[in-house]
Amino acid sequence: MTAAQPMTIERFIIEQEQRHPDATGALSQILYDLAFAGKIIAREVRKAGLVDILGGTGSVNVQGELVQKLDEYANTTIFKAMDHTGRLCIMGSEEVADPIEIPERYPTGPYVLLFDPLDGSSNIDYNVSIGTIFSIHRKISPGPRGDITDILQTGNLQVAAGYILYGSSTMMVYSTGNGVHGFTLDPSIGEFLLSHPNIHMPEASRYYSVNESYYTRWTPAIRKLVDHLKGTYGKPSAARSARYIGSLVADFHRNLIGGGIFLYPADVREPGKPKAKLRLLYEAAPLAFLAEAAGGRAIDGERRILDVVPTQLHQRTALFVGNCDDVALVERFIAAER
Ligand code: AHM
Ligand code: MG
Repeated sequence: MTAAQPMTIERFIIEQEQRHPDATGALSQILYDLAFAGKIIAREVRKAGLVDILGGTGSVNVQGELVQKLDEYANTTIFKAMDHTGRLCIMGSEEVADPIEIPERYPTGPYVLLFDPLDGSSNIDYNVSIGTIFSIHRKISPGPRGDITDILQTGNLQVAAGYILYGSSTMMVYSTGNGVHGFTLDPSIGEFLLSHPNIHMPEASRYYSVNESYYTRWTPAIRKLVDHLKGTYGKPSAARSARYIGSLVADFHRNLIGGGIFLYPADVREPGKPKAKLRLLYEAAPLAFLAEAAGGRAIDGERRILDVVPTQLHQRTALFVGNCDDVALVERFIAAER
């Protein structure tokens, strides 16, 4: 048996770009730079338990070097991989309160990058999967450098989105709207190789993923929905397996490949003031973009995530993302309560 010809992420990105004769190559380079940053972050994640990198910022590791927390390290790594390239006009990160301007000494470019450098950070100390999430938009502001209008764009205007999952292997999954493709890092050669071309969410839903300890914080409709997914409300045969890692990328990835739904409903304990946790621009919107490109859906309970008009960089949202039938089920339970 002959092995299949391996396809590196670089070659794949270039071949995709060649399908668009008017492409400048800037988007391809951003994707490739993200893959490069992901390799550096993956290397650091793999060493986490060895070099005492989990100490707080400003602490000193066993080699006497100043260490950073992994999430700050990931943030700096992505920023430094991108700031000087002349392909971006502005960035936004979960780790940074304000939009991140491109330093004056560097040229700017036609794209906007929003990212969560290391999501699921509560899992870092326990050797559980974590991930980087990214979202790319076109620059829409008139000036030479980007501004907040570039950042506050609806998700349906994304030109690309994806994530890097630091799991039992490191994977990069992305879409430019034309299919969702997954690449697994071969650490022996330091290359991401195409392992999951054209990912489609399976029609059948196997899993539901939610932090059920928040049950008493949800609306009656969401409680009934989760009871239904457990098989304790309605048909027991509707029951799915529960899987909750507490790392959005890992939970999403499992459902993307295996079929299922991820839920992070709003906390409605305070009347008239629902509170959500996940961030719209660099968590929910990019995963919604991927879900739709893979044949799934994503809503906030009322609207399609990709139609939500953002007003703040760190805006939060409820999120229901997964198989189309499952998201329709969410809508039915919510509508029945109205
Ligand atoms: P973070 O950005 O502080 O890491 O929080 C986001 C994470 C997601 O990865 C995950 O889906 C969720 O928070 C888990 O939250 P909880 O611990 O409330 O279940
Ligand atoms: Mg996060």
